[in-house]
Amino acid sequence: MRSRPGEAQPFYVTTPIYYPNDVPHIGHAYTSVAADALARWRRLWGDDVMFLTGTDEHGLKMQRTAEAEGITPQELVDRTSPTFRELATSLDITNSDFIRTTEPRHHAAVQQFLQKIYDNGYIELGTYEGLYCVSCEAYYTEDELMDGNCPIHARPVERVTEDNYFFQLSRFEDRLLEHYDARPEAVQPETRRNEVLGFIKQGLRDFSVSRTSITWGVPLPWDPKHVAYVWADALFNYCSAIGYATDRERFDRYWPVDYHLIGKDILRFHAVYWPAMLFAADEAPPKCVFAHGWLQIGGDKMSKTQGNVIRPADLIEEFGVDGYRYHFLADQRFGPDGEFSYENMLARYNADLANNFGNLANRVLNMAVSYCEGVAPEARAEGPLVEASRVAFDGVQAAMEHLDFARAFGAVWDLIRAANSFIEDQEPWKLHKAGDTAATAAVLGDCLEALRIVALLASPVIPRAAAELWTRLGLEGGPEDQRLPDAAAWGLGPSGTKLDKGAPLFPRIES
Ligand code: ME8
Repeated sequence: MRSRPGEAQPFYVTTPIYYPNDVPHIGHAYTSVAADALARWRRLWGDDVMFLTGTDEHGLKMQRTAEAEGITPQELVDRTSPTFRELATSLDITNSDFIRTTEPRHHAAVQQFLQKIYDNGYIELGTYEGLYCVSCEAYYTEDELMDGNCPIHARPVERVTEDNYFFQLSRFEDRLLEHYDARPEAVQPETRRNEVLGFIKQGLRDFSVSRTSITWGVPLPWDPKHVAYVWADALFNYCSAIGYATDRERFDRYWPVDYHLIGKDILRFHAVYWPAMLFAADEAPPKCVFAHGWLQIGGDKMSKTQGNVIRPADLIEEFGVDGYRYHFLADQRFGPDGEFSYENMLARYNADLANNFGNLANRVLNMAVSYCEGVAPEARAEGPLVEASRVAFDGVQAAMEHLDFARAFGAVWDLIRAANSFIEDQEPWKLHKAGDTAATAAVLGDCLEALRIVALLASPVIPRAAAELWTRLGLEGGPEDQRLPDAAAWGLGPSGTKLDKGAPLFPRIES
């Protein structure tokens, strides 16, 4: 059951659940920060947001990593999963839940789900012989390999022969094509949709959903000698966390998911296997799978397997949480591949946050504190910043519909630039010197109100600075307590509030 009239609209967004076979890097943080900005944005609209992230703890990769360390897989994941939880906390990620696939609630859901697909006649026993990449936890055909290696990890694959249960993916070709035809928005961006359609049209092959060669996984309820294949287990996390096995009413409230945010490396699993398995279990497919590109370093995908990872903690220490979030959201297009460059991050931090944004806030607050006795003058009902604020709000809204965080932030930036040039034009310091109190107050009142709108619209990306600015403007609560669209209307404050100039919001970094 979705919402009733007048009730908050449910909105469900997920990140992939990450393999905790090593500590997290900026690639993992990338998807989580994006999902967080989206979750915060939807909360501003009053939605009842369910935001899920977590760790994917079964499979051969985890078992082998544990063996290499001489510990059990359970010991390994109990040690490493918390580092992913800590990563989320360190980036102010507001996830509602954190699921681990080793939890009983997940086991129960996987078993119930697979049993349903089995009972519906879409799983049968067979023998598999194929080429397996342990890093991907996926099979490849000869022609998918690059120079005989896995096309993603550039590492050798293994020949594997096993008795497996197979999911009859081949029976879902038409259903998937019909689904994507009826819902073009269900895979984004467009290039990824075309990739998915191309893959389905080539013809789908059944895939194995169980293993007998390992024991580290969820046993199949009808044949416990087999454990669920790690992907058949992992994908269900999205359902287990919202009560698939325990609370059908809650499940029906949030399912189908609004957005699965993923990297393009796991597109097929999410946009082909997953909806087909959901169809087979009589459940609805995701409303949208959005696959972003890779963060690269020197043209290579950054990954644990490639050994070229950058730790988020180092960058957070230098740039702060907001500086970090700003770079990965506003400085990189969400969709295409992006190259990480420290120099670029530093340059944009100083130019955009320290200079443009920080200066506007500091100048306006400083002048208002000294020229207006620390009390915010009222914004005028009309003036150049009224239209600029409206355009900024419309721009953010339109861009967020397409998860275009960079364009959304660009729209906020236009408002900041408009306010900065308004100050240059009006020269309130001269007005003040000339004793024109009314004109000084008018200009600063407009700028303070523009700053309130900037704080509101920027809050999903730079929540700390936005909240700090809100407080300095003397406003009650924080940006996250506001409700759109009303809160974006011009003239709601901070008239008559006590201002606080404070220290620079984004001190320049010289390194
Ligand atoms: O694939 N650039 O886990 P994983 C951008 N457990 N994003 C990146 C990235 C990079 N260089 N590296 C990682 C798995 N990511 C499975 C998922 S879901 C049911 C199971 C991000 O630890 C991106 O979101 O390999 C990618 O899809 C995910 O981390 C893969 O994380």
